[in-house]
Order: sequence, then structure tokens, then C-alpha cells
Amino acid sequence: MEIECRNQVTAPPALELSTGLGLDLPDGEARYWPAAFDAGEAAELFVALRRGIDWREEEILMFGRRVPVPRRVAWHGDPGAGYTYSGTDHRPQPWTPELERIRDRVRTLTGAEFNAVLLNLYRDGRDGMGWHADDEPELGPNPVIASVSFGATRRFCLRHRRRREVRLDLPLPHGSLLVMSGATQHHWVHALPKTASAVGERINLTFRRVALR
Ligand SMILES: O=C(O)CCC(=O)C(=O)O
Repeated sequence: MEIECRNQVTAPPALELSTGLGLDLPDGEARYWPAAFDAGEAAELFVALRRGIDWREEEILMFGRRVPVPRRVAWHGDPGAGYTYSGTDHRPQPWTPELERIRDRVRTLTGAEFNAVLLNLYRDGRDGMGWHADDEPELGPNPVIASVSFGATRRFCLRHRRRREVRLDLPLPHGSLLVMSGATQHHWVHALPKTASAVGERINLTFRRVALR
């Protein structure tokens, strides 16, 4: 399904790299770093993750039927950082050196601590993710979600839940970081739309802090 997004937000050319760019999100908070990883590091990390992660095919329950999700998925984190999403329980795979390196960079830039990461591999424009919020109970009331992207630039869409015409459309390039925090997951939903354009592979990592089981 194609998702229409409007009110495109583009980052200004000069940014304070350490603090990122605050996005004007009514009822929410988001901050964006277009180059949290430089091009060389991002390319190296993309290759390492593409090869080194055990990418899993996954299914979700939809109208009583199990259907494959249009992407490949992995869940890594501290022991006990289990997570239930799309109706499936996930036990964490251990941190790899690359994941620790990315997590540590995100911590340095944001000051936030994370104990797990969800990885998504979008193989081409037929892969995507529908509208949702990261509001599972194990994330707590106002989660900080830090999203790192490598590979092809894809459109990330944010839409206010009540004021549906209030939307942001943000291209997330290779090496970028987007952090959503505060009440964002209460008031906004987000999506990664499929596209008919020719796009290459993209890897996205969303770092989270989950209640340990
Ligand atoms: O790939 C993306 O940028 C979106 C990922 C996402 O929405 C999620 O993991 O909840």
C-alpha cells in the first residue's frame, strides 16, 4: 500500500553535528542528525550488518491469518530484553561489535541509554512498514526511539493521530539518525511507505530501552 505524505521537511545545510536539528512536532519531540556516521563509516557498517546479521522472515497476524511482513527483521539486546511486536515474542540475539559501535555513537550524540535494537532490512521498494506507533507496554510511557539508517534513502512519514492533516515527510539518508521522544508515540504514528521507484537496499536500526523480563 502506498502512503501519501505531505509537508516535506528538509534539513538546512548547516547543522550543529553534536546537537542535531530539532523538528517542530506539535505534541511530540524529534531530533535529526543527517550525518551521524560519515559516508565511509556508514558504507562499512552497511556491509557488516548486511552480511553479519541473521535476517529473519517474519509473519504477522492480520484478520486471523498469518501473513509475511514485507521486510527482513532481527532483534538484538541485553539478556532479558525480550520484546513482543506484531503479535510475536522476540528473544534478543547478543550485541555484535558493529551494533555496540552504532549504539555507543547514538548514546554519545543523544545522551540516551538503550538495551535493545530492532533491525529492519528493506530489500527494495516493495518492502516497507505501515502506520504504527512504538507504544508497546515494555517500552514504558514516553519512550526514546533512536532510528539509524544505512543504504538507500527512503521516505519516513510521521502523522498526527488526531489532526491527520498534520504530517511530516522526512528522507532518511545513509548514516542519518532520527530520535523521537517525549509524548511522540502517544500523539503520532509513523510509516516507511513502499515505493514504485527503483531503490536499493536499506537497513534501519531502532534502538530502544525495554523492561527486562
Ligand atoms: O525503517 C524505518 O525507518 C522505520 C522503522 C520503524 O518504524 C520501527 O522500527 O518501528
